[in-house]
Amino acid sequence: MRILILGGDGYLGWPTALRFSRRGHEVHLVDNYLRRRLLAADGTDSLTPIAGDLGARVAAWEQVSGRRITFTEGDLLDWDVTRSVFASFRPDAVVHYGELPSAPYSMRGRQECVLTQHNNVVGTLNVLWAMEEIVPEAHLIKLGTMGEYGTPNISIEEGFIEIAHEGRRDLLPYPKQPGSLYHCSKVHDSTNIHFACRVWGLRATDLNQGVVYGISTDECDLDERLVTRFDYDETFGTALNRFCVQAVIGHPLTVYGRGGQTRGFLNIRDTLRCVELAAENPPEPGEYRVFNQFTESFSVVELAELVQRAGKEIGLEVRIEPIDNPRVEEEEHYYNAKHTRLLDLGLEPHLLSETLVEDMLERIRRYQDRVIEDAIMPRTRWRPRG
Ligand code: NAD
Ligand code: USQ
Repeated sequence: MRILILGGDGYLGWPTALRFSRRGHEVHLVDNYLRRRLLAADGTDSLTPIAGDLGARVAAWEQVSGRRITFTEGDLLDWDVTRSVFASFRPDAVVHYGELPSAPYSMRGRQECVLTQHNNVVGTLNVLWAMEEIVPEAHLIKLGTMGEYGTPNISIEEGFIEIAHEGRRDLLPYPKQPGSLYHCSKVHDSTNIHFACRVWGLRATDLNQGVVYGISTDECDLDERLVTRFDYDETFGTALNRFCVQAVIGHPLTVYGRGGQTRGFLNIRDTLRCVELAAENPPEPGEYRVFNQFTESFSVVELAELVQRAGKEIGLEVRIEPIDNPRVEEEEHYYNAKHTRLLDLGLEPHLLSETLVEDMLERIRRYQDRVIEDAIMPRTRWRPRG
């Protein structure tokens, strides 16, 4: 297959590219280094050292694997760039990771919020128009988020829910209550993608992904130069990745509020497999389908305690110190999200309990001298003047 990976320099995009390439697919990447630039502006950096720009990264991959990945350094918001990538590469599948993924960044202020929504919504619109014009048969695999649903007091279905109202029934998009203005951008994307499938006949899989953790993948582990980025700062680091870095350097684990916030989580290896399963099993033309992409649910306190126990196994004394929640979110709530569709396609999950020590804590220890401790404590509040 010809696979276009948008956001191919990112935490998930880079390992996805290597996996597809190793399996013999033709892979092209697009990235404008926005993530790198925003971290540099904050004075932080990935825990893992990145080998260089995309040119250096794909050169290292070619040396290690003998396989070639091509790339475009460009912005999806630039229509000429997006159009010409689609026209020259003519993908069979488009894996769209190329967005700003940070909830805290989107809540920092007006400018950051507008940048997030503009980048994500307009970038995805350009992708949809390019597909409509150039490759209407191609399959869009779009990374959405479990956070689109919020935390309703009923079970969360996979994208759609059957509703009975005044004696009539219909299968309708599941109600959305996103938890940040970033999560809102994903809801807007979902609406636009669903529309493009219904009206233009495009085909798409919206992967409503939970929080990803991990550094190791089969391909990234082949050579130090192939490692993916791994962030632990308050803005771009996610819960479990942050807790593991904190545990290794002896920083108390930053549980926000009462810590009963429950989310779906998955290992980075499973992200790659899910995307692959979606690509191997495309929907019909005109079909918009949604998979909830996570493997296990944990509350934040449960996560912290798991990290504490894993730390003990390797001699780390890990403290948990809840802090005032900078976010506005339910801290105790019902959470039962369905996630069977990827399992039905053959996903075999990696469980957190099996990967925490070796894949996470031991790996992080190798880079612990690079940690910028000042980047850890949260500063962004959901109510700026609250
Ligand atoms: P990331 O920031 O590491 O990767 C995104 C990449 O896209 C970055 O390299 C960035 O430079 C690039 N990009 C952003 N805007 C662009 C634009 N306009 N043009 C070209 N390139 C652009 O993030 P990630 O953690 O790899 O997440 C990838 C996707 O998965 C995102 O859409 C995110 O919302 C989604 N997601 C991530 C997680 C997670 O826990 N990491 C969970 C659920 C969903
Ligand atoms: N949390 C803590 N302590 C921390 C960091 C986070 O208690 O140090 C809590 C948060 O308050 C929240 C939960 O952990 O309740 C998850 O926070 P997170 O920062 O790990 O995840 P989130 O902001 O939701 O965003 C991340 C990714 C985003 C993706 C989303 C999937 O950055 O791209 O869309 O996970 S989901 O959460 O399912 O919506």
